[in-house]
Amino acid sequence: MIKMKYEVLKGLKQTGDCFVSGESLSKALGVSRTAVWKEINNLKEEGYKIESSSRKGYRLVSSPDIISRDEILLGLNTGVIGKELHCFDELDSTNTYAKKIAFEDCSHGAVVVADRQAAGRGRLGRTWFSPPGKGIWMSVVLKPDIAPGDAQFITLAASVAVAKAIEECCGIKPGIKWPNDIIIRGRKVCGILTELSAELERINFLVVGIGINVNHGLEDFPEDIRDIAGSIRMFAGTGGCLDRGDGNGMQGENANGMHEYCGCPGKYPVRAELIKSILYHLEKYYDMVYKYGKNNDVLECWKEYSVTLGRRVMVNFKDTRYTGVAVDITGDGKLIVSCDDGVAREVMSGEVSVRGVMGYMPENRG
Ligand code: BTX
Repeated sequence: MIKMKYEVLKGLKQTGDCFVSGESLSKALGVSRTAVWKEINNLKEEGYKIESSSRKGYRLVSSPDIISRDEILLGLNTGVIGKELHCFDELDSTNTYAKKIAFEDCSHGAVVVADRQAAGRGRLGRTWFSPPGKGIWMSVVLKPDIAPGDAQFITLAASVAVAKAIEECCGIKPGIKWPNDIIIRGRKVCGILTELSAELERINFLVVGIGINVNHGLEDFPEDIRDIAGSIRMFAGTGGCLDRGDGNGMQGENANGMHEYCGCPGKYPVRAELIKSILYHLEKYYDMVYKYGKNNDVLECWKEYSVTLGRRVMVNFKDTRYTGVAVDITGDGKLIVSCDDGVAREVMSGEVSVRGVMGYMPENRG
């Protein structure tokens, strides 16, 4: 039955803005027109706006912003990533679930998505705020045939994939703060948590966890992160007019869905579209690195989005702290910092705060 609904939705999406007749849907699917009509009603109940005309048939007017298998699989333009898809209303953590199915031998490219995480995880034991209906909380299981030391690069590739997808779907160019925070106008809209299971010489699997704030208004964030967190909704559709905003990226929408301040269309994508775009780009960059060895091309893309290179940074690693200028990134993704004491250091892990991007924020926030 679920499959039928998927097929009807597919038929509606394929005809785009045009009507598709109930008869042609019923013929193509080999079911009665009443069965088609029932599925149309089911879709309407899920929030799909569908225009019905006794003469012309059905036309999809708009899709709801729901995280569902149908929405993600329809139009997913990948070879492998996302073909095994696990979709939930709620999980503790998509990364935890992804690790569980990876241990049980899920396929390379399996994706886990949840509408809400009860215990979303950040790096180094931190938490990730993941309320329902607001964001993309998703993990991808990858099984490259590499040594653990080469795994860092996937995090860079994932951040470029997310940045590209946001740029394409939302018309706004985000920045990447080394190694993989996605920033828009100084606010963190996305964090990436990569975890791995490995033996000494080889990786069993990687789990790349991606958390993106999409629909939050500023008031939706808890107070302790309200000054650093941002969402796509706060910025998308502002196009080139960001600098003309009110200083904090909040632009109210008027009745026509236009930003009050600048008059730009206030459109932002439904989450499933953004998910599809991220998976498409993730597969592309993954292949560039692990199939074709084109790490440099990925690094060049990363540099295009970097808000770290050329800036003063503060690096905190365990008990050590130093400041300097981030001058470059190595071929395997380490940040090169020309420190104030005259020494150039390569940073592989630790916290890097960028002055002027999110201030020199305390370690747990930068
Ligand atoms: P991180 O350690 O860089 O960031 C965590 C810090 O960011 C928190 O300590 C808090 O200050 C702040 N923060 C918490 N929630 C948010 C939020 N929604 N937006 C902006 N800032 C926030 C980054 O860790 C990695 C996050 C990965 C999240 C994904 S979601 C899907 C997958 N499953 C899972 O459990 N984690 C990953």
